[in-house]
Amino acid sequence: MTTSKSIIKFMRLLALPLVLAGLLNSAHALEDAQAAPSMTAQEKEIGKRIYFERCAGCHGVLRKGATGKNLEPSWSKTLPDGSVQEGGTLKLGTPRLEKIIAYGTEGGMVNYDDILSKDEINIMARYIQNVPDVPPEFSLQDMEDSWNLIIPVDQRPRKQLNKVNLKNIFAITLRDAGKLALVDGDKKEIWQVLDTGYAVHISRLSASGRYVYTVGRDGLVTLIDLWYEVPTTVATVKLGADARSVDTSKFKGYEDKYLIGGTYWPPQYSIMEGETLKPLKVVSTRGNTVYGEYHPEPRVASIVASMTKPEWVVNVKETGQILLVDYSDLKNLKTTTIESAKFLHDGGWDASKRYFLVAANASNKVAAVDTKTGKLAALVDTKKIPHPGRGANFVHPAYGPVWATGHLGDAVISLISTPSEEAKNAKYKEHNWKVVQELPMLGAGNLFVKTHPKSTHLWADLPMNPERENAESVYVFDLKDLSKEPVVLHVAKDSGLPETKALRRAVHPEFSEDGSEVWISLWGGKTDQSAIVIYDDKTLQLKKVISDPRIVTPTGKFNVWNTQHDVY
Ligand code: DHE
Repeated sequence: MTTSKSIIKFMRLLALPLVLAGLLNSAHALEDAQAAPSMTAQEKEIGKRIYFERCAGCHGVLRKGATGKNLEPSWSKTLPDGSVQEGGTLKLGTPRLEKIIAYGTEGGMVNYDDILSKDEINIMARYIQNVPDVPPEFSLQDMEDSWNLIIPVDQRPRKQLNKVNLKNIFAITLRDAGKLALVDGDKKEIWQVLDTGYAVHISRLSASGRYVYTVGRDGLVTLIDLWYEVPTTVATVKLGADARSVDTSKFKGYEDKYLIGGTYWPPQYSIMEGETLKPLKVVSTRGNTVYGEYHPEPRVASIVASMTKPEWVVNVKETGQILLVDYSDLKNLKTTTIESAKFLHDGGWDASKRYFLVAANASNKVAAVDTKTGKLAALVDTKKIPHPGRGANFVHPAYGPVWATGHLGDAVISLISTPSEEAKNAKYKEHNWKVVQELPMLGAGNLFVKTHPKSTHLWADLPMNPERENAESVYVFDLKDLSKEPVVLHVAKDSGLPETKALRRAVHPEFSEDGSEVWISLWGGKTDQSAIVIYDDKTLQLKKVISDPRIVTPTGKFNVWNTQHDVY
C-alpha cells in the first residue's frame, strides 16, 4: 500500500480533513469582496459542531491552517519576490467546496462522502465561506467557575481501602463512550468504569501513584482517587474548549503538589493544585514561531514532568518552541524557551530520563531537549511524520542505547542513538543523535511502539494502515536479532470476535507492571464489540481477551506503574 493512502486513512479517522499540504500561511484576512452564503442559526450550529469535531485538529480553530490549508473566507500573503497571492474559500464557492469535501483532493484532502450526509456537506461548504467562529477565551475565573471539588482532601481515605494491586491497574480510554475503564491487571477484570467527558485523550499518574488524571478533547480534567473501595472521582475542572495533555509535578518535594494541563483552544497552559485541581495560573502560548512570525493559535501538544528539576517540558505545536516551565515559584514563573522545529506533537524520555525526545511531525524531525542544561541537544532528521507515542528505549546490539519511534507517513521504525553516561557505552558516542537503523514495517500508519526493561521485544502497531490485515495486527521485533522479520499477531482474529464492517484497529501496546504481558486495544466501531487482547510477552501466545460489553472503542491504555515511572 502507498504511504499517501495510509496517511489519508489516518487523517480521516482522526477527522482531520487536509493533510500535509499547506503549512501555515502568514496570511491575513482581506475585506470580503463577495458576500458569504447565508445560513440559518440551526445550520450554523451544525457547521460549528462538525468543524470542531472533524476539521479544527488540522486547520486550527481560526482556520489559519496548520498541517491543513488556510480555510479563511479570503486571505492574502506577500511572497518572497514581493508579489501578493490571494485566496480563500469565497473564491472557491459552494459547488467546488462541496466537491472537495465530498471527494477529497490530490493534495491530501480526504473524502467525506461516506462520513457526512449530502446536507451536511452543503452546510460545511457554506460554513467555511463565513467568517470563522472564534470560541471564547478561557480565563482563570472560567476555570474557577467550572471547578468541582467533589471530595475535599481531608474527607478522603487516609490509607488504601481496597486490596487491589494498584501498580498493575490499567486506565483505559473508552473514547466514544466518554468513559474510562479501570481494569485490574492481575485479575484481568474491569474494576470500575467512570464518566470522564468527551473522548479522553490521555491518563497520567500522580507521582505517588494514588491519583489518575484524565484529560478529554472537551478540555475536562478528571481526578480519580484509587484508594477508595472502588476508584472514585474526587474533582473535575475545565481547562478550555479542547485539550490533549496533562502531567503532574514529579520532582522530589513536589510530589502530587501541582498539575499542569495544555489546551488546543485557547492556546495556553494552566497550573492547578494536584490533589484538588484548584486553578492557580493560566499562561498563554501565543507568540512567534521559530521563524519569527506571530502565530495566534499555537496549541499545547505533549507535556512531561522532569524528575531532574522542578520543571515541566511543554511542547508548543505551531511555534516549534519547547518551554521548560519552572514550577518552584509560580508567582515569579521562570520559563526557558527552546527553539526546535514546527509542529511538535508527542514524545518520551530516553533511558536516562535526561533527554526528552519529541516529534516535530510535519517537519519530519525529532527534537531532543537536554533537561539538565535546559538546551536543545539535537534536531534529528527522520522519515516522514514520526509518531512515537512515548517511544521505546532499549540497548541495540551494535549501537548501544537507542530510542525508537514509528512513523505515520513511512513504513519504518527509526532507532535514534541516545547518549549515556555509563563508561561501557562511551564507544557509542559517535552515533549519538543519529538514526542508526530503520526497521522495515509492512506499511505506513504506525502510531505507537513499546518495550519494557524486562522484555526482549519491540511491539509496534499499524492502526492507520489502509489494509485491514495490517491495521488489525501488531508486529513484534526480536531485540536480540533485529535482522529478523517481525512476528505478526493478528489481534482481531485472536480476539475471536466476529468480523465487522468497520476496521477493528489494533492500537497502543502497553506492558503490565512486571513486563510479562502486553495489552492491545482492539478499537472497533462505536456500536461494535471491541476488546482488550492480552499476550504473553515471552511466548507471544494469547493469554486473555476482555470483551465485556462496557469495552466501547478502547484506545489508550495506561498501566499505573509504567506511566508513573515513565517505563517504555
Ligand atoms: Fe493523540 C497522545 C494529539 C489523535 C491516541 N495525542 C497524544 C499527545 C498529543 C496528541 C498532543 C501527547 C500528549 C502528552 O503526552 O502529553 N492525537 C492528538 C491530535 O491532535 C490528534 C492527531 C487529532 C485529534 O483531534 O485529537 C490525535 N490520538 C489520536 C487518535 O485518534 C488516537 C489514536 C485515539 C484516541 O483516543 O483519540 C489517539 N494520543 C493517543 C494516545 C496517546 C496520545 C493513546 C498517549 C500515548 C502514550 O502512550 O502516552
